[in-house]
Amino acid sequence: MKPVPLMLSKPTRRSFIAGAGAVAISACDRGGDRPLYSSDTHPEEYPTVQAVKEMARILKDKTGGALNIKIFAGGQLGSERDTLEITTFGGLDLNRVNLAPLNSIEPLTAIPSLPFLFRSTAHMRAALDGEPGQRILDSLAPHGLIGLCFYDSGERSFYNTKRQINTPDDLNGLKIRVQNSDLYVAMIRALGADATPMSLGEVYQSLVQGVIDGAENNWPSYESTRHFEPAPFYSLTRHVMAPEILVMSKSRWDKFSIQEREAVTASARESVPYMRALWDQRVADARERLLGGGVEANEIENLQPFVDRMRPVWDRFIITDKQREIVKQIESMAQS
Ligand code: GTR
Repeated sequence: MKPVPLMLSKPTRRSFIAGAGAVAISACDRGGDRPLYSSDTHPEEYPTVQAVKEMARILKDKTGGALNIKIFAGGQLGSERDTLEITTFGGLDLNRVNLAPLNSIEPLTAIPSLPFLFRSTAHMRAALDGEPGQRILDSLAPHGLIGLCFYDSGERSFYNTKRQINTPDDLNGLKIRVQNSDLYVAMIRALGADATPMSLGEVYQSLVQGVIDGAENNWPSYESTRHFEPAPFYSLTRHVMAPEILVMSKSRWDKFSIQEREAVTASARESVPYMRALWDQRVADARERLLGGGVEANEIENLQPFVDRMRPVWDRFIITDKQREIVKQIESMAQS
């Protein structure tokens, strides 16, 4: 898989700059408190936004108020794919995204996005807190990004407007929205469904209008986006546990002193346990509210056919020795 540069269409770039007019993204306009501008597609109260807020609090404390973070939540600054490009060229300092839009930029990010790689939440956390995670974070620097930390994103499962899914054949012919990632497209095709990449903000309308039949996500996103309204069938395939990632623009990072870099790295790390506690609670709450609110969720009796159908995706996206080595490292970890 060749890393391809992300292209931002002209209207998107213009609307970003227009929309951010008051935000004054250029470095020379920044005040004495030197805010770091951060983007998130999720609303204010979502655990990822709250985690970066916690990081901001810690960072302010560590630097005596010199480094502040200003968060633009709710996708105000654009989709993950577009804001990532802006971050790589230094127009945005921090960005909390899923790993999916990074898959086309850095092949190592495909690893935690592999279907059925992690055996449990404990396994996923141990891998990302350990050497495999660090190697993936470090791989982003040549692409203009500093990987600061991973946040949980739980398990993604399928939901749709039509029916319960129990076997891969139940997905046959359904149009399923995926994130902008070839790996996700391949996963959906492997199951016999049609993959439609689109940004998160377009999904609700597309479900309502029948442009797509379904999508896949974790309980909290399924709830916060209100996708459950048009698509009430939620089938627990739990096929991917790809985490969220917080990245910083390398061009901003390079202007920091060693002490400032240490403060940024440490504050990001220290926000992770806070995020995980919020996350676990949020998953439980979202699940309970949705089940009580008419969502028809079903467990899958036999996941093996999904595992088998999606397995060739590993061979297609894990092609370098370095990738294979990290996959092995993750698989050989003790957590069950
Ligand atoms: C969510 C994730 C977002 C985004 C979204 C999507 O679970 O937190 O960063 O990736 O899924 O499907 O676009």
